[in-house]
Amino acid sequence: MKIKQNQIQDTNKINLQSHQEKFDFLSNSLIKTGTDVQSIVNKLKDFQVAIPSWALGAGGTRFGRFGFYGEPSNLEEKIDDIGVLHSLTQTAGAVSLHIPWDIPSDYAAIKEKADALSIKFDAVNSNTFQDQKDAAESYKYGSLSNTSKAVREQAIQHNLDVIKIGDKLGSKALTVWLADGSCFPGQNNFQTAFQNTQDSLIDIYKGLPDDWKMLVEYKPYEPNFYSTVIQDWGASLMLANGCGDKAYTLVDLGHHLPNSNIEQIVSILQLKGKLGGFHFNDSKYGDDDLTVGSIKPYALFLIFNELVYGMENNPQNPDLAWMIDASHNVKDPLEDLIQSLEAIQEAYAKALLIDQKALKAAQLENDVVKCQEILQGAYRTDVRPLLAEARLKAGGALSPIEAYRSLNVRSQLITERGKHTVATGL
Ligand code: PSV
Ligand code: MN
Ligand code: MN
Repeated sequence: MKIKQNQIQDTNKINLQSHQEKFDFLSNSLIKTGTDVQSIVNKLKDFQVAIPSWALGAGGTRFGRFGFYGEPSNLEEKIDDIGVLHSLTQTAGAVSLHIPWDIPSDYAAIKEKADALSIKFDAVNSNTFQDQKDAAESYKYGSLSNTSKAVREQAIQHNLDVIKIGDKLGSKALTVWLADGSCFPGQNNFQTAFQNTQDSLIDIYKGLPDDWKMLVEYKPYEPNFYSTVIQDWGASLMLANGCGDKAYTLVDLGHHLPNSNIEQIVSILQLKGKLGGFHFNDSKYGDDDLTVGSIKPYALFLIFNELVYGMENNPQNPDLAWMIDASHNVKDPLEDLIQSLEAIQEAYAKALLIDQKALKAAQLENDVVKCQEILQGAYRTDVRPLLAEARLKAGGALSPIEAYRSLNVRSQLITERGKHTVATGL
């Protein structure tokens, strides 16, 4: 399934005039306040978010999984799905692979397919939270932190293999997320587990090509419910620092205890030049992996405010690896991802609207009310015409969900692939 340019243009025709009116109205009023609308539209056009290879099928919970017809059953089909997302949104120009779920069978062919759809290979993810068939050792009691040297060595070797796979595809980063931890007090020695993890990460780091980064992801709990070895940004940062300059912290929105001030975390990590990657999703309770912006859009905007500030003021921090890390049990996965991409762009656009000079001045005067007015003034602006304009300029759909539905993408996928396909992944 491939969406053609003329199909998108046809669907755009219906909304073109009303888009033009809305865009003109918004850009005229923004220009009057001194906003450089064109530069915002260009930034939105350039902003690309990786789609994880495991988000294209229906997700599940430990209570069950409800399949979604026409799911991709191999990597080729997953890339095709990302091609659909990218052609409609022009924002999904990258894929993040999970190994071993998505080992390419033919590297040249998969690269060619991705190239043809303008999709890059972003960070590769290792998996030491599941036992693989025929593996000599089990990760039941941890991987990089395990008390057994043989288990740690197997997990280290897996990460080195993942780097090799990513290297063949043009990836430049390895993301390490560990499930390691303990379920009960006394089960683990915290210090031994942490030190083993540090030593294992250093061994992996030694195998990292010069132009690669290592991204260390943290998460407070689950699947272990008493302790997690890399539980928070502090643990991640210590481990990254213990490895070297090419190791960074990765922030996943869902990996915080309720009410954590995530915007402050990303801000300080950027100040220290140590924020390497970012996983988008939303949550009400824990690592819910819900559609981005579906629960706490204002929090997302505040996070983007800091990210934008960091991107403009912290040259010591590298470009970030952006990825959606969501999973869905009740929606069409592609529609869900389109909604997430839109929410990300919306928060980014609103953050770009913030008058940074005025904010700084109000902060210096301790004018708390004005500071809030400036932030909320940007947040309350309906920026959707800016997003639509960016998509239009890039050859995408004015309204991606509408186009996805009117082009009957899902039913075509079902016709091509059949009903009862299951995507590899969690
Ligand atoms: C598990 O919590 C998780 O969702 C992490 O966020 C990782 O990024 C992802 O799985 C893939 O390993
Ligand atoms: Mn994640
Ligand atoms: Mn997660």
